[in-house]
Amino acid sequence: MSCPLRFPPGFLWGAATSAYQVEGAAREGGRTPSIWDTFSHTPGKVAGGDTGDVAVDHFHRRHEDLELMAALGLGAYRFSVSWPRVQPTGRGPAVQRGLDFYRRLVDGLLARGIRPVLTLYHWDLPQELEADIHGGSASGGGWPHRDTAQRFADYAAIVAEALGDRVEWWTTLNEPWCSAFLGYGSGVHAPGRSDPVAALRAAHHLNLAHGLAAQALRAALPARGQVMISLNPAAVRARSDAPEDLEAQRRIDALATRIFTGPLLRGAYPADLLADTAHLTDWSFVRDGDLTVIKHPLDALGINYYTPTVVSAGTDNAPPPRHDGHGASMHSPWPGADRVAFHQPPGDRTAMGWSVDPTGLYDLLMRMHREAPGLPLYITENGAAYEDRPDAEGAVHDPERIAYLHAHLAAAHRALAEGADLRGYFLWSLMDNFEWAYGYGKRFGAVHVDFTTQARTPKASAHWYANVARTNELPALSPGVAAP
Ligand code: GBH
Repeated sequence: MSCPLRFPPGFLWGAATSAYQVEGAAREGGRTPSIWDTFSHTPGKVAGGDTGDVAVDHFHRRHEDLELMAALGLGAYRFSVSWPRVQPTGRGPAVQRGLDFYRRLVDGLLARGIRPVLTLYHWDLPQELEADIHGGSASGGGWPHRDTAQRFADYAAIVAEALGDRVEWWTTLNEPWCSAFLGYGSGVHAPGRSDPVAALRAAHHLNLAHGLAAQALRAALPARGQVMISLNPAAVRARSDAPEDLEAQRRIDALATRIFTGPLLRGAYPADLLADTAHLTDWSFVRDGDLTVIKHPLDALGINYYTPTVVSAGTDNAPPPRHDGHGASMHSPWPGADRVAFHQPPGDRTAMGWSVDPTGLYDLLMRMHREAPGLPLYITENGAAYEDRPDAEGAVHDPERIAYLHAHLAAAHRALAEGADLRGYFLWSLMDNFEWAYGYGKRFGAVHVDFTTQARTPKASAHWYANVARTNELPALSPGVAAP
């Protein structure tokens, strides 16, 4: 690789977090529980019994965290709004104190020249919508229940009216695949249900929620408002070219990616997906007009990428092995894909057990470039967990993370050079935080957080990334940092 690699002028260098993972202050200012509060407080669901009650206390350390972002020279900050903090119970009027927190955060970003990129939903559904105290659906509430999509659009309008004068960039949903298939399929995420039909219904109602919210945002935002969604499309590969392995790849691609890009980009669910799942459901929860709503034109598409997926034909659909021995689920997140086996790809692994494979990122960018010509792309999450420990002087050396970021940015640069309209990159995560079912045991941050004292210390990777952002180019890897 010839180095340094220069990025286009104006390329956006950012970092990302999400509300439940960083804010804490779970019971302050009228905030009510989300499904993640309920789930994390249920014994056995999260490693170590960890919860987001305090998280990294970002709610009280907003100013310090803004200064940290400014010191790193970030061009953008991607954060999410906690739905139950601004609209407790998910219905009715907004709570001013909740909105005030985000208004101050945004003003702090703007004052430092950092572009706010606001996500409306990063998995923290108000618990009362899950329990469905008003909807009266026999199948329960939450995302399998159609009314939740309308509730989300109302919430989107509330936030847009409050912050639309100062936030230009709006993301409706983060990774609806995780909400639908980890939340209602495998049950390793909140609300922890395991019902393949509920998961498919959830996927559709998340798509519908996106479309209805996009309409609400257009109505409430000034003309310059930008509307996007962040997906985690799977870089899925067949283990061989044998027809049955390619068939396994097709099935997983439909359930992971085309179940979202079909309606979003083409206004239709893929015929093969409907056929693959016909023994489970007739999809009658898709009503006339839904697909037109979902196809609402996007201003940009966000792609979150960490690791590829390798499949073959198999006799069981056990989820990929997890290497910390925690959270293995008996239930599959892949409805109907009973004959698919998952394999650990070769190569280096991160602390999550995920293989390091930047080609997967390149492949996804080129695919989206082909499937959605003219649609600007952002990498809204990419990063890695490693077992970082401060040394005797308190410094954190994380050469593996630098190598990971370097390799993925080189892959992104290659896609750019081949025509992909990639506009920016958000490192996951700005700082160590609550890593969902893994609790505080996995560290994705560029900034180290001592979870006892809440002290923040930029890791070597943070300084490295700040230099990339400042120079707008990817330097040669320094000796001693092995390429993955
Ligand atoms: C993102 O989820 C989230 O948006 C973010 O909040 C989170 O902290 C971050 O990534 C790190 O996890 O699960 O073994 O089948 C990413 C979730 C990770 C789900 C990769 C699919 C595939 C490997 N995705 N995973 S496996």
